[in-house]
Amino acid sequence: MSAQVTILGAGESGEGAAKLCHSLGMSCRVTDAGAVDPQRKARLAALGADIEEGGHDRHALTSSALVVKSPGIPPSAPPVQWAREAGIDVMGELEFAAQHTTGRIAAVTGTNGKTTTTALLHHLLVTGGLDAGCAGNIGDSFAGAIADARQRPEGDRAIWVVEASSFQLEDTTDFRPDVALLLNLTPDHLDRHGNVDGYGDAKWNITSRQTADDHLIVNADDPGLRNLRSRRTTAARVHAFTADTPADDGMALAAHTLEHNRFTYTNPSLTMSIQELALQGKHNLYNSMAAGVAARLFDLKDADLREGLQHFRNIEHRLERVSDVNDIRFINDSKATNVNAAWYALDSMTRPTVWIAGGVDKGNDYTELIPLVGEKVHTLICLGKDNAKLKKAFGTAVSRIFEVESAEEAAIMGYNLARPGDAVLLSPACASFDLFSSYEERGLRFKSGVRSL
Ligand code: UMA
Repeated sequence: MSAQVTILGAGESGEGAAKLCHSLGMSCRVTDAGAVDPQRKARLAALGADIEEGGHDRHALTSSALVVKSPGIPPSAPPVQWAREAGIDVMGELEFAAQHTTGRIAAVTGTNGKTTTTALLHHLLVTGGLDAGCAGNIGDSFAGAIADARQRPEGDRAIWVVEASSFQLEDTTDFRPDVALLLNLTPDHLDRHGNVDGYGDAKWNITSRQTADDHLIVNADDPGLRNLRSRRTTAARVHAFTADTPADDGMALAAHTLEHNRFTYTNPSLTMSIQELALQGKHNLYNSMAAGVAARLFDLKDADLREGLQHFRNIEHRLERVSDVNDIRFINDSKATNVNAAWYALDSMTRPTVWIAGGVDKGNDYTELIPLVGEKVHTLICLGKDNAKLKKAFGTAVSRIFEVESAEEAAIMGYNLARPGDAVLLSPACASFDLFSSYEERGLRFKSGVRSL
């Protein structure tokens, strides 16, 4: 008998979808173009899922009622086309998950800061005693997290804070979060979305089906978002935040008054000093504003909001200070998989810098980094299989360029090339998949290199 649901991809997302099928009493078949990790295979088998590896069987796929796809598989992939040609519903795992939760959803997207903002908003809601879960692109699949929550005596979560990538949003047709957070937009994933407009359109799906009962929180200062908003509309109630101009026009629900180093949430008013925030730096001010506006929409009390913003501990691999060795500071920003994220990291450097960059280039344009690199970086260590583009882009901005193929080696080389008072920054501007299984593995290996010094 054919399975009700075919799940395309046996990674984190596919396993989560299988868990949710199991929890809902639906039979499923998980199919992967490559080999399936043995431990994952055992877990899938325990759920009663059929498993296919090393390719996708068209007949089996088109015999199911629904195809749930993993975000890394592009819509142009043959199995997705087969399903569409056969008239079978194809939905992304995020959409599938959202259809099976009773919780309210706060979804966070943007090019940068979405993982930090997701984790921060979750932290704020939990600080306020709310029953909030956290899932999506941040790590645990949304479907898997819902399946786990359904096993609790109290059942599903009251609120889900979901990090949504452009890949996940591209796959949605009905996804409609109660609160959407759109942080910023700079070019990324152009190899998948074709151009910035395609990428922006995918992101806009976070709000495109929202109604007047829903909320869109948006950065009013971001040029990419201003452009996107000028060509797309939303029915949601829009809450803008700004760090450039005070909220005199009554539009912004959070604003930063630069002269006083304070920022204010409006309606009702709550003012905080920037020094109070656990997350420092301008981009983090935006993240704190956005998360705070969202938390207030979930009726978080001001005292809890203040407490939560003061005591949040940022996530691993995002401008993470590893340690100082002989006054050389090591910073792990492995999560910076695009140019804009690396720009923020370089911009925040206050010491002469040895910069470790490289990996899988996603159609990057390094031009905007060149002045910053010229100003801050004295040595570039390329950590990738093919570094030709990186070497060409920064050949004149940096006096010394080296190449390595291991993150441990990059840390040790960084130490040898740095002087006391310098920083060694891993902020790759590229994806990790040429040499590592994930950005987490890249960051962990870098940290293990630092610890060996
Ligand atoms: N595969 C096929 N057929 C194909 C192509 C791929 O079967 O034609 C298989 C691969 O062999 C592999 C599986 O699909 O086994 C991988 O699926 P996936 O790439 O969607 O990865 P998952 O492990 O399911 O993880 C995904 C997200 N990955 C991507 O979007 C690439 C994770 O985001 C996310 O944390 C996870 O779901 C849970 O929601 C990672 C990511 O890199 C962190 N995201 C990008 C980013 O942040 O820039 C978007």
